[in-house]
Amino acid sequence: MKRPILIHPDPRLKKVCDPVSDISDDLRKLADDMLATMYDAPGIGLAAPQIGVLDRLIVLDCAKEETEKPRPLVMFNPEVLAASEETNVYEEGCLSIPDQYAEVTRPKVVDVQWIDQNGNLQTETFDGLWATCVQHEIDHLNGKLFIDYLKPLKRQMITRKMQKLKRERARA
Ligand code: K2U
Ligand code: ZN
Repeated sequence: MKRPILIHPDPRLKKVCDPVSDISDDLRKLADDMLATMYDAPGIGLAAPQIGVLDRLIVLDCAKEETEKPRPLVMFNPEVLAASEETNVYEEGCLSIPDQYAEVTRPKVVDVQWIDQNGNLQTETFDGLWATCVQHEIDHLNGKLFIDYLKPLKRQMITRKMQKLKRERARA
């Protein structure tokens, strides 16, 4: 079922998450809840710390609904094995930093290895939006947000807007 998404600033979003040791039914259920939460947002990725779980688990589905069929991916302990020199710039957002967007430069192509929900080791090369998204999600597992790539003044502006949003939500 859908889980509440933590909003920046929140100390749990800055933590380095713990590797998953065994793929339990509870973790598989958590992954399903994360996919439901992601699709509902809507988003194309979600990391466990965004719903307050400090484990190394991310979900993503960057398939463009109009042209491709959905391709939900569940990744335990995802790692970037290699990244291209060539970079891409994408205007990123984040479900934990609603309605704020900024350009982030990242490697264009990445080789990612992970354990899937059946406990099998997977390795795949991602490019385009999939590459941007999987790097954005793995950053979350290391306590890094897309605003950490911005100049300090811009980052502070966004953080202040989120603090105001959280005050307003608390009053509602
Ligand atoms: O981690 C998250 O907060 C989910 C992001 C992932 C993402 C951000 C920037 C670029 C690619 C992926 C959300 O999906 S933000 C919503 C969104 C939707 C479509 C395209 C880009 C961002
Ligand atoms: Zn995010």
